[in-house]
Amino acid sequence: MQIYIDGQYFDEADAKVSVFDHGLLYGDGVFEGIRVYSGRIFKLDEHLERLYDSAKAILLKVPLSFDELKAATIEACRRNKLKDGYIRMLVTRGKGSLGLSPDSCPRATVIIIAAEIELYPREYYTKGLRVATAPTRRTAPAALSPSVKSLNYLNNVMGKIEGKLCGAQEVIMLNEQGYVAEGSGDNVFVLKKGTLFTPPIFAGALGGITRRVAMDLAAGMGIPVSEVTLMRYDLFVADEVFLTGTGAEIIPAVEIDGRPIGDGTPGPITRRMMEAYAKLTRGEGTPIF
Ligand code: PXG
Repeated sequence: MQIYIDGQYFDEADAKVSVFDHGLLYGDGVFEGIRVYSGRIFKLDEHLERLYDSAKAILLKVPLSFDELKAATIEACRRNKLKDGYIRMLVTRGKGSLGLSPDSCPRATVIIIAAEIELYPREYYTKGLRVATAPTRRTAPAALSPSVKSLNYLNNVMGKIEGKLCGAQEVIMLNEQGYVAEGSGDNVFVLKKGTLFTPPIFAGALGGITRRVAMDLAAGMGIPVSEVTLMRYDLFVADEVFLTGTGAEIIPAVEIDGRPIGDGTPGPITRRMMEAYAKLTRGEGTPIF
């Protein structure tokens, strides 16, 4: 595997950053996770736009123009002959001194890893996930906006660990008010009486690209979608629940905090959405070759 760091390519064993990089010292930086399907990069522009927005929000200057970063991303995939895989792109604050001020970091570090993807087990999709709500609340938007896809994922990691401690395969995190925010690395949708509901971004969710795609697919199927604040109760009494994310794609949840969702199996709308998403990912994207 050839990994891009600041304009150069390195073998995996030589792809290293400084221990003085503020991405490591403080989680100071931003990232994106992007999928490659059949030699095409899915929603590349959308991911790059979100990366630049995340960087702007934390006053981090990406040392490449949009077009330069886009070209570098495509080249990283080409060099690795990536047909189906996963791109992890990071922009860290760069190397500085031990103090937390970014003033000591003259230049951001850009890393592009274009790798094979470890998919979730097939049965997660056919049988659905057991999900638990996490005791740890999602980071408050007033503390650090969940719209910023930052390198500081400790809050999400805590959620993930707590879900596992409950015997669940994924976790749903609530915000400080107790309303549903999102999964540890995915957005949440609830189907009730034929309408899809998903929490608004201000409830503490990332503006997921898969979330947007799911909303558009639903609209195309004539399924109404509404952004409303949701409570745990809404998950308990839902007809169907699914999660959306670049890694997970669209994945059914069939149990929440010990209660079966609907009849405890992936529902028909969720399955239709999964099929439509699979069709879309294989039919569009920025060509690598
Ligand atoms: N919420 C959070 C906190 C995320 O990190 C999503 C929602 C879904 O967003 P997208 O744009 O992907 O639909 C994410 C995305 C990983 C990984 O390696 C995590 C994400 C994406 C890709 C890989 O765990 N999170």
